[in-house]
Amino acid sequence: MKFYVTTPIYYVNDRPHIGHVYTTTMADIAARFHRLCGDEVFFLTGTDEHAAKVVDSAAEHGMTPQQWADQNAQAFQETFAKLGITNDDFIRTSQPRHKEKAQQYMAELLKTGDVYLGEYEGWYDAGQEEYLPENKAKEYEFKSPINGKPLVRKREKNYFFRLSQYSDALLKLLEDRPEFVQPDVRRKEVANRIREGLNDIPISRTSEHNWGIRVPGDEAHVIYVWIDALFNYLSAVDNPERRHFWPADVHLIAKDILWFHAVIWPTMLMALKRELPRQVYAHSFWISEGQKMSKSLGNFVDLEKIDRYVADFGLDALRYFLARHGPLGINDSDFSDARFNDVYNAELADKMGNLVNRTLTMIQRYRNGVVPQPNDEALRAVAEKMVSAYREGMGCLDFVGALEALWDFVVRSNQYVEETAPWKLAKDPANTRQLDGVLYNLAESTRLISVLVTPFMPTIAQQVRTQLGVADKLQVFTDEIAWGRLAPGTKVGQIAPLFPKRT
Ligand code: ME8
Repeated sequence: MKFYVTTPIYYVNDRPHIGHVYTTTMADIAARFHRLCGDEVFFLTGTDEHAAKVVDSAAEHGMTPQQWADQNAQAFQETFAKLGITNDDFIRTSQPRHKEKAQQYMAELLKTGDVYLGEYEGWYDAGQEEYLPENKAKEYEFKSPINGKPLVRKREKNYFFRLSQYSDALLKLLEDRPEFVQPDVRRKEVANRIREGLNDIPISRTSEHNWGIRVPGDEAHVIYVWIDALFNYLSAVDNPERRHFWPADVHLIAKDILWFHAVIWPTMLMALKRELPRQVYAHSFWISEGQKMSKSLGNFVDLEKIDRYVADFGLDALRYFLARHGPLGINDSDFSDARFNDVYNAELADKMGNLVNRTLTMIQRYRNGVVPQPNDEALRAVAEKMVSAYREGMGCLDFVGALEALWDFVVRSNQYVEETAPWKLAKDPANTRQLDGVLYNLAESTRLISVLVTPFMPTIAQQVRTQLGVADKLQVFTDEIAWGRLAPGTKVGQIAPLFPKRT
């Protein structure tokens, strides 16, 4: 099977922060999971460069928009590389390969009959490059719901897309294919807003500056940055080698840009007669130490802070924290020092680290470092139940659910150590077979956990496998998750703590 996952393409008016890192890391986890399952994966991220605010911030920094975009696009690329993100491509909307395709799609749109030249007046949110409908503008007291700055009354001559004609098609889409927009709550919000009525939308801007992709055949206009940006998902794979990846399996985004992805993008594709993506998944927001992150508060969890977490706790601990405690569902989530510390100590060091460490140490101590013969299958049923919950979660981007199931199993395995008390069994040779069985079960739990944490904590997973003596590359996922795969006689490697305690 093929699996095509995307992140938003990020604005290059500034450097990346935890929000960008989060969505990209979640997409990375999905990509790694599907690769593990043997799927042919295409994982795309990139940068959205033709925004007016890029022109403004470039000017503030005494650079051309292209220079400024180059510098920040590079910061995104370096950040993702440093964080071990396994994207297969990085698209920039200022690249010729994208521009050519965007112009081609625009030319196609102009021919559909769904586009006309008209005049538009409305409330414009400059930060978001977005017009708000009258009722929304009023509701937000004529201020941007995102950055609080006053909305601007603007009038423009533009090419318009007849979005108003697509209400029924969209409502039908959301009803026939509920998985198209997830989580459910978000789908319902989108459907309600569609029912309030759809206005035609501008898809071009008359350029005040030269920064943008020209509308083919009408040099006075550039393609509206949002339309230009949405095209990236298609332009990146619109070539003979990659065409089979379309439609995308999931566009992973946050709730701030759901409307563009759940309403505007599918109607563009309908007009272009292209297949629709399978799913748009909109997660919620990180806040920081209990407060919304904003420029004015200067409280972004920024690159410096991210680097510090990686240095202090390790990249995998950060990935775990993001996946397990992040805003994947419908609730915002708080990124705080105290919370991170607690999670590191309670979940990583005390639960997983402890299980792996005591298991290997006991095999070392009581069996000379050699995994003994199995005797009973005391943990098999729990393991199998956990694996199925894990797979269900991973299949629908419920990473929290998958990790919860996995960590319940870690806890259960630790309990099993207490219940069977190997240190007591070891005192009497009459218990040899029983002790063998207990140690085998624990070693097998450890192996299974190492397989299943791989998409989340690839380095830690490999460390566990090396310590257990099974460091070779993971094979077929469905075989790896079968209970009892660990060969008795496996020689345990050098043991070292996975998550050194932090105070
Ligand atoms: O909107 N918590 O780019 P952008 C979680 N270029 N995720 C967050 C976040 C937070 N506090 N803040 C940002 C754009 N994000 C457009 C997209 S797509 C065709 C064009 C993440 O740089 C989240 O994924 O403002 C959000 O949707 C995205 O960054 C917005 O990035």
